[in-house]
Amino acid sequence: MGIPNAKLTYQTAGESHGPGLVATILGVPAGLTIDIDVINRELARRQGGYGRGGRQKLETDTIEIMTGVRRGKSIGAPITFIVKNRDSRLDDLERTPPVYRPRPGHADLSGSIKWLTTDCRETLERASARETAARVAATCVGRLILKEIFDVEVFGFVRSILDARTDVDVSFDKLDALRAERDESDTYTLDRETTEAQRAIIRQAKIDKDTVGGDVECHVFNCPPGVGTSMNWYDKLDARIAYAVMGIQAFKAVQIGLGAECSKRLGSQVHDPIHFDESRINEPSLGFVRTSNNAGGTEGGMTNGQPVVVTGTMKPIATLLQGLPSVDLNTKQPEHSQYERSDVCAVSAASVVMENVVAFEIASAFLEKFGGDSVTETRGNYDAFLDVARTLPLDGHTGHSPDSVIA
Ligand code: EPS
Repeated sequence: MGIPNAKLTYQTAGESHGPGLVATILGVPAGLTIDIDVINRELARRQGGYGRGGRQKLETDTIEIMTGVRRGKSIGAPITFIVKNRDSRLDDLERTPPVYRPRPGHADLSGSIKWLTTDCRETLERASARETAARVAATCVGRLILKEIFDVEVFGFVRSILDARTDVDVSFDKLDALRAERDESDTYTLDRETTEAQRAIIRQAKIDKDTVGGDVECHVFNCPPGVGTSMNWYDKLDARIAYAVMGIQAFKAVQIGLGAECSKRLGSQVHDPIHFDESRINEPSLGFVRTSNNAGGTEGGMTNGQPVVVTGTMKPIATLLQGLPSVDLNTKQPEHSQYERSDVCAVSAASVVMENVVAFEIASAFLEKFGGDSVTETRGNYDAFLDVARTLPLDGHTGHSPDSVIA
């Protein structure tokens, strides 16, 4: 059930062509508004985007709330959603036949060997990106926690598809305009010209019976310093975010802030200088401001008061209409990979999945530091912490030991 010691966790269950998908979320404080419209909007966004496959025309993903919610609010009990599959045919051998020719890039070959079968369907049904419908439903609760209790905003979008990349800068003061621009784009990017370039790339890939991937980005605004920890490797916030993002189907890399670019610069060109601005002490940064954010909002496994910035790299969809060299697992003879209905590009969907997955991990870290049994108690803990943190150094003490008093 998620990362060790995590206070807020979730589990999904369900196969691509089974009756439906299930998401169970544990650790949600009582009194949280479970806004079904917000969750269903994220599910609809996940289904959208230019280049998505035929399945999205069959489904209209919405949640049914089964447990843990009374009159629109959490009660502190496990919350369970279901997302029904209209295209449900798992037991119909004719409509859902065995797959003996694994697709390079998918879980097909590795899973068949692992579970000692030559029918890749035993693997692909669960490995399918269909599962991300439940993943978004579950992790969107993390987004609701961040917004309602901590006033933290999350914004995800497509940074690039193949080599078509938007250079639009993202900042909190432009958030409403950026969201509007993204929601105008059917590739979920931030400017019209890049949208057109990305559409052309996707269109050409479809003509060539190929697929494309890309980079998706997520910014999380208004986190104070100190959420997460440097004390245990497995509790470090950046490590948990990386773990969660790499757990999304088809992701092959994740970066925080400058990421891999860090290795190409000197320390003086990477690390973000610290300034203190008394006039901003009531902001989440507590007045500790930076002139850059190469760290991407985390230092030492903790938030540092800057926006958390995550980039995830999605590989091209592994199912190509042209197929790829493969083998028949029964004969071990060369065969082209078997085609399964699929997308040409699902980077738009990936941006929605990552945005919510990142929100969930950060919400989990917030609750580990401030979590109470209810929204009210949790908010009170948070406000009390901020009030004290703003008065540092405490009563002339510089540390914890009694003799560490300012001279
Ligand atoms: C997807 C559902 C799947 C695929 C696709 C995305 O549905 P079906 O297999 O019935 O077409 O269309 O999954 C993949 C591309 C993949 O490789 O798993 C979805 O709902 O996102």
